[in-house]
Amino acid sequence: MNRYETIRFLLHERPETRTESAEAFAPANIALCKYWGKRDPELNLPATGSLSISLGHLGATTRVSLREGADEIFLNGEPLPDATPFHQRLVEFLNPFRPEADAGFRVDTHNNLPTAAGFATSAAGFAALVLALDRLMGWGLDARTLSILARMGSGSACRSLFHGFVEWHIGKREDGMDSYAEPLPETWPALRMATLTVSNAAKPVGSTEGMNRTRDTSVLYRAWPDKVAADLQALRTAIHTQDFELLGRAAESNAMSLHATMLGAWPPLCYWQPESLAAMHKVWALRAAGVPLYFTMDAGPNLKLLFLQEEQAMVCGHFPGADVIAPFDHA
Ligand code: 2P0
Repeated sequence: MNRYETIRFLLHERPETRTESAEAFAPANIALCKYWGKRDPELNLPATGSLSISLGHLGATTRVSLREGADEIFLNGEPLPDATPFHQRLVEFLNPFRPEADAGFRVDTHNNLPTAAGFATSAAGFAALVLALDRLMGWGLDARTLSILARMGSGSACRSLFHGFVEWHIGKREDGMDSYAEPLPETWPALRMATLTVSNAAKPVGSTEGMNRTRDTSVLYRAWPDKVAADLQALRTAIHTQDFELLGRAAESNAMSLHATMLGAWPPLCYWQPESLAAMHKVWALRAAGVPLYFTMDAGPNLKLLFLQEEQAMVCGHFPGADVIAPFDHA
């Protein structure tokens, strides 16, 4: 089954109680153990599992309604031009959700993320869109089905359906029905993340292309699945026992290994800027001086610092530009 058929299958014979319009929120998420590489690009099935933390009240709010004619898509109040690749990607994603083949959607998405910090907004956006579509059509889909649907919009979106710590299961099935995300039961209210913005320029190579290139050309990628398995286990233990040093070490080591696989790709992928490396050395120097401070990085030049609430004043003193996030502050 292709993506269209898989989504139609999941929505098949769902009773509908349609409303005029519906709105939903989904948080952004940052992976502590990264998703990098697909075993099936059509269904966004990952080559490994991954584990993230959602960013509380930071994310996307999406309102959807049905309309006659073509889709209308707004991002932060601005119409998204039809010709953009992202518009085409959204229209294609929406196709299997249409109650009639010629029905259009109006989609209005706002996000409250510090966009300059280079957050992946697509994860929160696709998760909020799927939730809003479910409310619009009154399908009453369960969390697992919603996560599978969001995954087909953007892989990491399957983790944005939930708050707190979230694990995306790799799954084995060809149809992807066992590749979905689930929240872990533990909370950790004292955990903090801070974004350190080095550059807000658009990244030269997007994540989808970057992960395909790494998988196809980097010999270092062969070691990645074993690294992920070890880091996932360490993170589960760290979260369960609230062992911050173990969590920080596993997350930072996972991010460094991710970037090592990228550096080994051809053409090489280096998302770091000189300022990224300077910030890493500053973290390492502080840690050598006894400060429990770690970082993670995604496919971009910015760092996300990891620390506990009691270190917040100290971290902000050393990194005055840091934007602090309390991931469990979403009540
Ligand atoms: C992650 N990233 O786990 C990793 C770390 C980027 C680096 O998930 O192709 O935008 O839509 O499935 O979800 C970015 O990948 O890619 C991502 P697609 P997606 O957060």
